[in-house]
Amino acid sequence: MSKDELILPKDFPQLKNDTFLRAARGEQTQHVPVWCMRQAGRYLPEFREFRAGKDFFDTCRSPEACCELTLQPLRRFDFDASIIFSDILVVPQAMGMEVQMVPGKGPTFPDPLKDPEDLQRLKTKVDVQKELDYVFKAITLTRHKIEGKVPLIGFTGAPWTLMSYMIEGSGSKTFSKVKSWLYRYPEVSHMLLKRLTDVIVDYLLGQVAAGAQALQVFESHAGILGPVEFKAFCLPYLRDIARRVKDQLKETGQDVPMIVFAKDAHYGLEDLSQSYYDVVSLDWTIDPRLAREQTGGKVSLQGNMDPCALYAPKERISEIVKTMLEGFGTQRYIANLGHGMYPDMDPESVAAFVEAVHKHSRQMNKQQ
Ligand code: 1CP
Repeated sequence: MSKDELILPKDFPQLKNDTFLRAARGEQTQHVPVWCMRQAGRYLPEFREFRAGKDFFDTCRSPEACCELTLQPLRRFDFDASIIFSDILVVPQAMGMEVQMVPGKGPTFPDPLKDPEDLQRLKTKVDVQKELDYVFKAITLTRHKIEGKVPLIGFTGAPWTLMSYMIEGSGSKTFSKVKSWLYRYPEVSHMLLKRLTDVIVDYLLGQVAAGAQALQVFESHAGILGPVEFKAFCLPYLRDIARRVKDQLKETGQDVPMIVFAKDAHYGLEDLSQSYYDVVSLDWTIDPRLAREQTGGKVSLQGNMDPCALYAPKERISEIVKTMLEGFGTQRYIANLGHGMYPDMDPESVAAFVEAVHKHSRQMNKQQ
């Protein structure tokens, strides 16, 4: 990407609430900022109504639809950040693979990678600007329509997680197909991970150029690996992505906070806190104090309420949030769930979660 392409469009509305960005950068905040993974989703009746009868990836390819779905949760809840509506699987599509969203089954690749030779089916050179232009347009449009209310987060799937979908063809219980590649074809696996990394770097830079104000990298399938494989097949690529994106942005005087979410990779926390990311996002199975210890104050933390706690009565949600805030502390912290929300969750519970984060963190900050 050329230097000119990396310069931000200048005419976006001014940001009114920078609490999320401040917390990501480790600056003081008056309250703990909060957003939810999958805050745009089927738990919202207006989302179901808007998406009804439309193909999922057709929706992803419409900037106007992505903008509308991104804004929907902001009309209801006092979130401190928004995340562009899209999906991680647009990257394998850009590399030449077919992906369908099968209702009731989730993302499905009709023709997944089966053997090392199948890498030849992938495009050798991916023109990210062209192939993922629709995402960039969605980001730019949303940055305007959001009117500076809160920052807009761009995102990508991480190489290992994308590789696992490309080989498994869908979600999986054992992930034995993709894991067999790591043990049988380690060099080819590294080749594929490297090719994904190159596309992802351009994709993230393109998102910033389009107007993304922070970036989250989803390594949702990290936990399938043990510590040795994590260090070999996840960590180097996660690091490379953050280092290359940060270096290129620095050349144009930009600094965009980057978040890494490596689900269930407890053994990786210390390494992740020294991997050029500003924020490490946590799933709900890790104790906040332990996470602080392992990351040693080097990064901000994000997470990690069990999404299922949203099934609790409102007063209980408030107590759970208070305990979580006491564990993390109120600074260098972004409240979120430990993973995405489920379609049968009650929007009222999300409102209770957001309210509790704001209320308790303000009170705790006053007492300090
Ligand atoms: O029809 C629908 O609405 C389907 C549900 C849905 C939604 C709302 C899917 C299918 N993707 C999305 C949007 C989405 N996906 C966002 C939008 C922004 C927001 O959070 O509000 C984001 C960030 C994602 C990222 C994503 N997609 C991840 C990483 C986060 C995670 O959940 O771990 C993953 C793994 C996917 C793949 C995917 N897309 C959809 C589903 C059901 C899945 C998971 C399938 C599986 O279990 O393997």
